[in-house]
Amino acid sequence: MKIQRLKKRLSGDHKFTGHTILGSMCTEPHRVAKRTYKHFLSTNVGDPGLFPNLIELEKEYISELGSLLSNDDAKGMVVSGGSEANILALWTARTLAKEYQRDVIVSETCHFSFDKAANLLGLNLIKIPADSNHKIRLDLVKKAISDNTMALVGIAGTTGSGVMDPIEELSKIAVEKDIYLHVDAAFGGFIFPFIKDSAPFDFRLEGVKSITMDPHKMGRSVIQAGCIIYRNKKVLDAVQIPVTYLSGGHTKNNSILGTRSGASIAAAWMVYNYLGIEGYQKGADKVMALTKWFTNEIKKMPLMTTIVEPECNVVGITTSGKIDIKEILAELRERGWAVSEWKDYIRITVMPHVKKSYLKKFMKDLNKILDS
Ligand code: 0PR
Repeated sequence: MKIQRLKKRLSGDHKFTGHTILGSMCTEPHRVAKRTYKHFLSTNVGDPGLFPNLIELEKEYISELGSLLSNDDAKGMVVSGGSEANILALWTARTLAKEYQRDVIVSETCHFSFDKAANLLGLNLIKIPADSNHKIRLDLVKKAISDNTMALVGIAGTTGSGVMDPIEELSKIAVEKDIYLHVDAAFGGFIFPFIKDSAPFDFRLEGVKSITMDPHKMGRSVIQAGCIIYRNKKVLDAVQIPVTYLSGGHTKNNSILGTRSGASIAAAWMVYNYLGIEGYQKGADKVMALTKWFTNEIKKMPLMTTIVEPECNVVGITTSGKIDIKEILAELRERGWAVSEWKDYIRITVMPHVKKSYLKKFMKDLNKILDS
């Protein structure tokens, strides 16, 4: 079958290079990541003995991210995405906990990967209501803690509104009560370090044992790529399955997947080192300036408002009047907009592929819908 035929068959799908995707947490990968990925399609770090140099590259990348997260002892892995990283983190926490400790305390705003993790690992997920700023309520966290608590989870960049839970306070609680604290920075990990005056969420906080951060979201790399970063080797090694028969020799596997893409590692390493801290800073400044502009424009619209003040490049928009946001959403979808639907608002993610012209076009349509 000719590639042109296949391209034609798939041509109706949305593209990041088009103007319609305003509700995704992924983006068009950086050209350097795409180019690199192609060169290493057949590499599999699931058999590490065959690819010792790629394993070294992965260690170097994790170490670089560890430095970004203020921890020179950090260890971890490039995994398939945020879901796998969160499942791994809770598996690790379970391995380190006492047998009867199965409660995980997390905000009701958590990503559905925590429901999956709880289901798979036989955990009891205690979802704590969020306050009016969409952040976990600490008074209720304190009440929920018991002898059965296995882990606390803080979110740096919630899926719904991009805000950060009070992780500094969660860390204090985790240290005081000796509980594993995992931070889900799948989205925020590559943006909050570059936003001035953001609250700390990383290993500077003593209680933080692991962090999820995704190269395939704000990390500018290809799909699939997430990262699980542990505080140190001891936490990394909590989960390990010995494998004796591989052609590269004996190994200890600490991931969920067996076969694991080396191309994802190479692409993520390459784009991180190509852009450098300066490049990520520039990218963050750009999306944050656009986020600020968009937020102000939305607030200027008589019938629209934002749900909270954006803390990163995620903006929740809703109607301030009597108009039903669901009706607006349906009309936006009819006009081809790919936005994200929440209970009473629409989530816009100002990803690197989003241009001011797209947002202007979007608001023009929004105005037309509001006027009709
Ligand atoms: N943690 C947080 C805070 C997330 O927002 C997400 C996904 C995950 C974990 C899980 O990450 P993976 O999807 O990599 O396993 N957040 C997005 C969401 O569900 C994922 C997404 C990406 C959705 C692109 C749509 C899309 O077009 O909204």
